Amino acid sequence: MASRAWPAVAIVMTLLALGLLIALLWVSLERNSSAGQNTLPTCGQKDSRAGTIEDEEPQRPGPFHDLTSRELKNLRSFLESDPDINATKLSSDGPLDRSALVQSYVSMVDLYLPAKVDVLAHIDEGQPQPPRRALVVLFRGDKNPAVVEERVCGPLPKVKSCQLLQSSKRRNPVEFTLRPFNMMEFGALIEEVLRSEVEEKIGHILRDSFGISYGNCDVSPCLDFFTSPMSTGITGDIEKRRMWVWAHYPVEYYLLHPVDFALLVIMDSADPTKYRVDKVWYAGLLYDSIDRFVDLYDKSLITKIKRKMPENGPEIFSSIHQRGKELPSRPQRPPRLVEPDGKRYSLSNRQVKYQDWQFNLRMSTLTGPQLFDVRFKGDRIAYEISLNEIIVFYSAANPMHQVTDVADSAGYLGSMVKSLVPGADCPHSATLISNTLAGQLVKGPVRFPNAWCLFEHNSGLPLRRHIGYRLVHGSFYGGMLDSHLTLRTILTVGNYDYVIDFSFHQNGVMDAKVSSTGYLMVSPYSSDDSPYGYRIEEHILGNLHHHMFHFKVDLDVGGSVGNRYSTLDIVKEKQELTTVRLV
Ligand SMILES: *[C@@H]1O[C@H](CO)[C@@H](O)[C@H](O)[C@H]1NC(C)=O
Ligand SMILES: [Cu+2]
Repeated sequence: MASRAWPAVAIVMTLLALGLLIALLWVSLERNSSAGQNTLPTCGQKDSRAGTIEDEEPQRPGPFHDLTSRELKNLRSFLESDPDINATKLSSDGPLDRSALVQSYVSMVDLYLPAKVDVLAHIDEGQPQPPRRALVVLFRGDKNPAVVEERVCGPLPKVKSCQLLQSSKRRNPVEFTLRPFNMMEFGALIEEVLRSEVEEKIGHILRDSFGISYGNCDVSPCLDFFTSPMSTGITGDIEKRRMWVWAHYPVEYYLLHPVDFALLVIMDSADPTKYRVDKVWYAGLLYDSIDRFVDLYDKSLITKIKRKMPENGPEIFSSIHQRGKELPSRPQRPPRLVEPDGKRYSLSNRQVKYQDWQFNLRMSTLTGPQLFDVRFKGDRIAYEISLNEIIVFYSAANPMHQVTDVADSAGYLGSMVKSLVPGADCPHSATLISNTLAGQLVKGPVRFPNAWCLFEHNSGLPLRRHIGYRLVHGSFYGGMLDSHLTLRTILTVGNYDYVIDFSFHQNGVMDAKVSSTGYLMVSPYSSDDSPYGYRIEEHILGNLHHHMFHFKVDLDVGGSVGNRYSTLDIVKEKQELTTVRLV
């Protein structure tokens, strides 16, 4: 039986083997032919359009490009040689001295943007580029009366004239007392007030109370100070220029070390030899004059403060020197961003391209970071997105913080952006972008190589996802990690550091974000101040205050057809539920 069945089994087995061989050949041929039809790209290929990073200034800057070094130099020469302006000559030897206070001083230079319609005619319709011009703010200490002028200078790079800016919105020139404070005035304040009258009359009191004074700064540490300009809105007189000057210990994070001593200084005159002390604040009380205060103190008729200068070093409470247990307990490096296939964005002539996104960046000297002509898939969704102002309001019982209401653009926001550190302020992989500014005190232009950073990263969040798991529909998953490009700049305004991010996501969403860091501005602790803050250290009170960030957003979604808006009124509707009517 077994011997007769054997040939049949052999035939069946042979046929089966042949069949399998044919099937194998068929499958492998099929796979080869489909591979030949559509060649999938492999990862790691370079995109020839992305990855170009150019941070050099172009010979022919576009309408949104910041003033170039060449333009700034030409403008400066014009301002110094024009007889009507006669700007103080800047030297490369050293900073301007205070004689510039009574001369024609260039306080600020910025790009003066052409009208939007002219820019659009150029970029959309190929009309010639509107002439490039600069806005110049001049402190005319040389004029009688002294004034502040805003002038528009052009065309760049070969400036022919600087005309007073004509505006229906504000007067020009403006009263001299309304100009922002600058370093020369602070220098003059130290010489004319702190190191002379104050040191001579109050030096012994300061050393007695705080262990330090405003004298002998060359040989030993001397008191530092911070200023709170008093707005003319508060003094009620446009001719009055008043400033609170409060004493601080000269240590790191010095604003956390105020002492309970301050001076209200009259700085109405352009001539610093006329600066004088109006009022004195000491140990929670206000005195009408230096002499009255000295008299009462010396006769021991007032409560005296006794403090020692804090020791500057890693153990001081305000130091960010790491203390306590190290975490993790065994050193391990944190996660890092990698770009396995290189940069997927490009930068050239201050224009960024990233996937479907495209935008121009610039740094306004006055108002900080700005974006122009922001496009997604070729459509302009915004003509301009820009920071315009940062405001901080304080509340306090003490007279200094009562009037500390600051509009930070007075310090020229674009000049506070200079020093991003990769690996701390931005990921290691970030591209650093420069910013060029006109010099205020030294012969410019000044170029800061680390003013912005640009990097692609992901938030660890899916941009979208869904998983379907009912067998009738088939089970499926679709998801996508939110990789996006972020342009960042950080403004350091005194004690505060504001991180400003503009991010561009793959789904066409763009967002702007401000993150506040830096450190607190505080008051010397006093129980009178307790409704206005909290005691956060033995000698200091963290005042209640409010930061406000103002952005300008000129949306062009659906085309640039002038400004428009629509409102959506949502009203309450009374509707019986369908199921309730069923009987
Ligand atoms: C220009 O300013 C300088 C001071 O910077 C002054 O000495 C000179 O007289 C001024 N020239 C004119 C024409 O006003
Ligand atoms: Cu704050």
